[in-house]
Amino acid sequence: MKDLLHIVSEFCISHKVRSIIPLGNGLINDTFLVNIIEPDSPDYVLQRINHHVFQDVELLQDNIEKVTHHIRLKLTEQGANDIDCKVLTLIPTREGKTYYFDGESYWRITVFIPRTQTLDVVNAQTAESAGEAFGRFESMLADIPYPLGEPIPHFHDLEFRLKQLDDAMRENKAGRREQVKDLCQYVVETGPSLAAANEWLRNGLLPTRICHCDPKVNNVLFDEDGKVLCVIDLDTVMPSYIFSDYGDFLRTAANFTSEDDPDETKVGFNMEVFKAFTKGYLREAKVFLTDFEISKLPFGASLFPFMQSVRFLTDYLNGDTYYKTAYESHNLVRTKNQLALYESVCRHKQEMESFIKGLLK
Ligand code: GN1
Ligand code: MG
Repeated sequence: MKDLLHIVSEFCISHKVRSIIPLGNGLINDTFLVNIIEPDSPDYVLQRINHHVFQDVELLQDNIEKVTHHIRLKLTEQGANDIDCKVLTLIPTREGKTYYFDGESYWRITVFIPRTQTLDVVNAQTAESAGEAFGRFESMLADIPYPLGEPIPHFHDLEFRLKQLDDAMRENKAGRREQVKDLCQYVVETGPSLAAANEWLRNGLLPTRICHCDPKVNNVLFDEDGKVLCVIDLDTVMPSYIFSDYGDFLRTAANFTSEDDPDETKVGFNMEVFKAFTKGYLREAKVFLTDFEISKLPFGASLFPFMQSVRFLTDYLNGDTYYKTAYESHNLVRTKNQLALYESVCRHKQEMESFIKGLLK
């Protein structure tokens, strides 16, 4: 606590700290609640940023600063109430930066938003709210006037991920290539049709958008009554294509089972979650999406399980160096699970397309 108190004292907080305790169960950053004695002061969230995953903290914090500033401006223009519950407030350091480097770790502080909850699974109602939250987030950022950087370069770039797979196959670091020969062949043959998205970006059919890029349901903040407030965890916010949030949310939330269930018969695309999420998402996002982007949303839903299978398979070939694994074939199990999901999504393409057309009528 003494060391953490010292960190807090580097930020512009004049109130007295009662306690600093761990908060939440994030896997990437370390998070603490800074409880303040004075009742008229908010509490704070202190985070140590994982600079092994996020190597350019300056760029990442600069992104978050621009994004939260722009959203605050939008909410103010709209005359929104409770703005401090709908966008994060960054506390500057005494030197006027939004992070503090103690010689070893990077730290940041935001205002704690009280009386809120996050969810780990969705039903139709919460999926619709989550759709609304991501749609509104992107919509508010559609006209952000400052350029943002990529905290993880090529994060959702399928051509790049296929290239990484190709390298992994050639290098065969873990000696597992022979075992997954057929899977690799399937992925390598299927990849180019999905890399169409890269082509659409290059030829201008797809605009670059500011996306959240880690659109898990537990990154949506709800109030105590279950009303959606905003999206949180802004570390991966970056320029990308529109499929990043739409497709990756459905990849995690609309699978009937978890991404590492070894029983592929349980894997499948949950159309109820798809419909609810899409309804909430388009309600907010249709004002800025182009007709082409909307027409390709079902494609986006198929792209993400496929891209994730490429990433898992690559890590399997490399000897499990990126994703945490609990057993030897964990990444292989995940690969097959995500390919099964990809195939299930593909089987629902027409149904998805007619649902979206119906929504827009
Ligand atoms: C990683 O660790 P987690 O769940 O936040 C990964 C995502 C993947 C996901 C697959 C920075 O996210 O892109 O979709 O695993 N995040 C990073 O489970 O690589
Ligand atoms: Mg989170």
